[in-house]
Amino acid sequence: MTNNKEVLKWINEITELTKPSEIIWIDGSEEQKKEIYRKALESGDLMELNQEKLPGCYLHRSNPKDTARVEDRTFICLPTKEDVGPTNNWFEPEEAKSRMNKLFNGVYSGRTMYIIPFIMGHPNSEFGKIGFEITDSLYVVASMMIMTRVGKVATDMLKDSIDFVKGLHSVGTLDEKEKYILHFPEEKSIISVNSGYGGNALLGKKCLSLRIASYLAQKENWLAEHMLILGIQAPNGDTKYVAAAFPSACGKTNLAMINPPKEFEGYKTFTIGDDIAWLRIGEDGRLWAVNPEAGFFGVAPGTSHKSNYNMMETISKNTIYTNVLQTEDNTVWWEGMTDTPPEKGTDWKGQPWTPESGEKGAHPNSRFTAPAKQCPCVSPEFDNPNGVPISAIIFGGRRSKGVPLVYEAMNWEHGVFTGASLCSETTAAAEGNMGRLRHDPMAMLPFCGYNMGDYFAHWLKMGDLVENPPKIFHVNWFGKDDDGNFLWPGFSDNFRILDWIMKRCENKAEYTETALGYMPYAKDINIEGTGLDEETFDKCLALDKEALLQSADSYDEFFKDFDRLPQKIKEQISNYRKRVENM
Ligand code: OXD
Ligand code: MN
Repeated sequence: MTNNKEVLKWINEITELTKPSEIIWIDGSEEQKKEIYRKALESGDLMELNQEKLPGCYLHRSNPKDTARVEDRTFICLPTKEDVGPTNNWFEPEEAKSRMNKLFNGVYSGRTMYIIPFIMGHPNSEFGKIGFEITDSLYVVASMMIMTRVGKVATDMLKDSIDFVKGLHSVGTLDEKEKYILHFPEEKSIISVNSGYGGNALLGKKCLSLRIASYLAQKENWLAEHMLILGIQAPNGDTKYVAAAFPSACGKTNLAMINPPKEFEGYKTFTIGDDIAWLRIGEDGRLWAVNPEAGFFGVAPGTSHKSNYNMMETISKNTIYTNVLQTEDNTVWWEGMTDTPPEKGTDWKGQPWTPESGEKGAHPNSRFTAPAKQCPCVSPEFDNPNGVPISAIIFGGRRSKGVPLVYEAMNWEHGVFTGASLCSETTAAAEGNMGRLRHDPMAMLPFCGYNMGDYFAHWLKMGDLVENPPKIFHVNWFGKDDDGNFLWPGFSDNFRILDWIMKRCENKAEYTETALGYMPYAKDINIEGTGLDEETFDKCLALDKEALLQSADSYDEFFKDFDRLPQKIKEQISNYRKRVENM
C-alpha cells in the first residue's frame, strides 16, 4: 500500500520483534470493512445486534477488568522528569523502550498483525496528521475505522514523507501490572500494551490527538485541546462557533449536541466535535478549529432522548456498543436510557440480569462508537479542512457552591488563569469520594504531553500571537441550593447562557465587573419557559465569598508543585485572592 521507506523500515522492525503469523494492511475499502466485521464476529470480538432495529450495530464485551483509561499506567517518555512536570508519570525513554522490547517479543505469534494507516484531521490539510497503528485487536481495527479516516487516504497523503506518528498496540495478556500506555513525543511514537479499552488502545484519540499533538502544538504555535466545538446560528443566519473544555461527567457531549429551547425560535446549533479540538491561527488573525476525529466515542449511561436526542439518533445505526446491557430482543439498554428498565437482559459481563438483581446492567463507563456524520445536527463545515473561526472558548466545571452560572474572563491572561484553575467536584460514580474538588487545568490534566507549567506559558504566548483572540468564559451548570437540589435546569436550557455569551462576543450584552470576572445582569438572560422564579435565578448568579476563598486556598495548594509556573499565572492567583478578599 505504500513504498514509504521509513514506514516499511519500521514495520519490518516490528514484524521481526512481534512475530505475527499474518499481516493485513487496512486499506479503507468497504469490502475489507465487511471482512473485518466477519472476522470479528467469528472471533467473538463483536456480536451482531438486532439488524432490523439497529442496522449495522454490534456489541463488544471487554474483559471486566479493562473498562477505562488507566492514568496511573500512562507515561510520558521525555528525557527528564522535569520535562513531563508534576502532573504526568515519567518513564525514561531508553528504559521504557527496552522494557517494551521484552513485552512485545513474540507478542503476535499465532496472531494477525493489522496495520492501520490513518489521518487525524482532514486529508491534505494543514491540520491533518498521519499515524499508523499496528494492532492485534479486531475491535481496535473496527473502532479506528469509525473514529478516524483510515486506509489509502492516509498513505496517499503521506507519500514519502517521514512526518508520521508510529503507534504500536497489543491487547497482550491484559496483565494489569504490565499495562503501559507510553508516549514518546520527541519521536512521535506511542506504545500501548495489555489494554483493549478505547482511550488506551485507539491510539489516534487521546494518545495522538491530545498528548503527542499538545507537545507538537507547543513547538509549532497551535493548540491541541480537550474541547467540543459547537456552531450556533442566529435567526439572521450568522453562525458563531465556540470551543468548550470540561472535565469528565460535566455534560460535554450533551452540550456539543444541544438543541435550543422552544423560546429561541429560529436559532440552530451544529456539532463539529464532542471531545477534541485543534486550533490554529488563521490568516485573519483569529483562532480556527477542527475536530480531528471522524466519530464519537461517548459514554452510554445517562444518554437518552431527553438528555441528548441528537446522539440517540446518531447511534441508531452503524455503531459499536461496548459493555452495555443486551436486551431480550437483542438491542441495547443502559441506566438512564429510559425511565423503565427492560424486564430482563444480559448484563455487560454476559450474565443474566433483571432490574431487581441490584447490579448495573451496563458498565458506568460503557460506550458507543459512531460515525460523526450520522449526527442529525452535524455541521456543514465538518469536512472543511480550514476549520471554523472560534468566537468564544468556554471552560466549565461541576461546582455546587459559590461559582455562578457564567462569567467572562477580563482578558486573555485572565482567561488562561480561568482555564488553568479549572476545578470540578468528583461524582460518586467516578471516585466514591463525592464532592472532592479535583483540579483539572483546561480539562487537560490526563492529556497534556509535557510539563503543564510550560503548557500554561504556551497558552499565554498564544494570546500574544493571536491578533483577534476569542473571548474566554467560565460556566457552571451544577450550582445547588442548601438542600442539595440543582438550581439551574441545565440541558437545553444551557443554551440561554450560550445566548449571552454570543451577545458578549458582539459586545451587545451588558456586564457587571465582579471578583471572578464580567457577569451578566439577571435581566439579560432569557429565563422564560424555565419555570425558574427570579429569586432562584438570582442564586444561580450569586457569589459566595467563603467558597471563593476556599478556591484561592486550593489554588495555592495545587500550583505549589509546579516548578515551571509562569510568573503571570502566579500574579493571577494572588490577584484573584485580593479581589475576593475585597468583595
Ligand atoms: C473520554 C475521556 O473518553 O475524556 O473522552 O475520558
Ligand atoms: Mn474526553
